[in-house]
Amino acid sequence: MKFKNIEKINQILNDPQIDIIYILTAKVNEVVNLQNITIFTVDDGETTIQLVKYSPGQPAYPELKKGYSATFSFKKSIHQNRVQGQIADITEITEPKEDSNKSKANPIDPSIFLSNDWEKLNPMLEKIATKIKNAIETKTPIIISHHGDCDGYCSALLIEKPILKLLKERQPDLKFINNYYTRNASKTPYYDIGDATKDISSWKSNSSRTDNKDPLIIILDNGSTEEDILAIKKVQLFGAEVVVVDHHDPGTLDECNKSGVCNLVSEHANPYLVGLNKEFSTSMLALKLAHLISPKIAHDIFTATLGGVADKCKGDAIKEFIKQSGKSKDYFRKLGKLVSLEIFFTKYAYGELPLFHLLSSDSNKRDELMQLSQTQLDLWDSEIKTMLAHYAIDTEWGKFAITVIDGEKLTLWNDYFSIGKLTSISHGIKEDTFPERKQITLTTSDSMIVYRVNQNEKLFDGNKLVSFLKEKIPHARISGGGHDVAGSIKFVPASKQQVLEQIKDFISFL
Ligand SMILES: [Mn+2]
Repeated sequence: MKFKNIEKINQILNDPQIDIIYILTAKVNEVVNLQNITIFTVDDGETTIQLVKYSPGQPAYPELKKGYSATFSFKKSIHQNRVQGQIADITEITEPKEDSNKSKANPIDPSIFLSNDWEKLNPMLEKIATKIKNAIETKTPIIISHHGDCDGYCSALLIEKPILKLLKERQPDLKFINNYYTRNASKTPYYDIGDATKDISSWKSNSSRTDNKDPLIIILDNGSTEEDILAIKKVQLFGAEVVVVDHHDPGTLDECNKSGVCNLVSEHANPYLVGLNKEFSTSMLALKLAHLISPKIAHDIFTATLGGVADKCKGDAIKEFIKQSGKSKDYFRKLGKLVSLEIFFTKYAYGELPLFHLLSSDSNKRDELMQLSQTQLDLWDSEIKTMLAHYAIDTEWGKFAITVIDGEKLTLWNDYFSIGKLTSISHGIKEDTFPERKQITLTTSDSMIVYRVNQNEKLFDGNKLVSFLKEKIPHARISGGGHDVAGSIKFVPASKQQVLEQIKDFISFL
């Protein structure tokens, strides 16, 4: 009988030699004791193999446990068309070292991530990268839940690539990869209780079939505000661990610079936590995070830049991204609009989407796809402008020029041009035509008003308007807000007339 030392399991698989005893040092992923045999699933870092020991009535090598390493001597055999090993001996059993399960986040690529800002962001992202790598290592399923807008999709695609790559390495049985990775888009600009419910049901029904662990949920471009808390608590109640990467304002911070969400989830990366705000989109953070998860693959700076421009980032970082991406800011602006339209077309479709061709630099269809959509968008744009010129009502309240749009009568069924879109298009036209004017645009529907004010407006504050309305009309179920200069207010339809009158009063006295 000959002996052969090997380092990798793959060396056995295609080895034509027979009657050999292989000697392999590897980690034990799993131990299963059946009536007459013990099965060790061992792992060389790339592949796994089952090694079995005949041991009637009792477990073989009970001192060798999951997570331990050992040196195995075994003969190759075939069982149900799969290569396995018949154990001759096991020596050098070692306990897992402290933290040996934890993979460390990878070092940073110096070219684009070198600045003071990145230095502040890195520690948060490194912790999340480590969490993700540990999840892959320990076969913990990963669910990405991302905001369903341009930045959110860009972020998810950037993170998905290294996760799938590492998963495929660890989990060569590709048929089952969906047991370990899911991606869901969230329609609302926060992690909604409905998103949470959908996620819980999908992993619970999955784990009852597969015996999987409870998942790690990565919330991207959502997750950091008060509105997210209920949904996060719900998935945690059912066993999920949650990490958040977001760039929205997380609200008041405590004396340790922690937000409400920080104190709830395992890790929360957010520029606001380190004194930054408009400089970074989630997609830009995602590029760095993807690089930390796997520095070996080519990460798409194009995708990261697109999300940053779409979310109107300002500062040196986005300038550097645009420069390195090789396209202009205008190009990304135009593409961002087409991406919004494509997301509208995508609805609930999954799998290989035309949308992805718009988001990544290596698609050979992107330019043609852009042309197709641009033709459609240009036609609709001119229709909308003609419509607004005809139907929108201009007036004056106090110091402000006001445009009121009747959203109920000026939208089609299932229209891309929602009342929010109409508001921003109309407001943009007024700003371009009368740059000096103090302009407020209001689009009404039966139970909602969308508002938009000039970017640097100091007098008007949407959140104050909401408090004012709540006080004046307590029976109207007023809710809403958003940014100071853009947002929406909800109310019950019966109160619409009164709400409009109070808004007029509020603005007239500013
Ligand atoms: Mn965003």
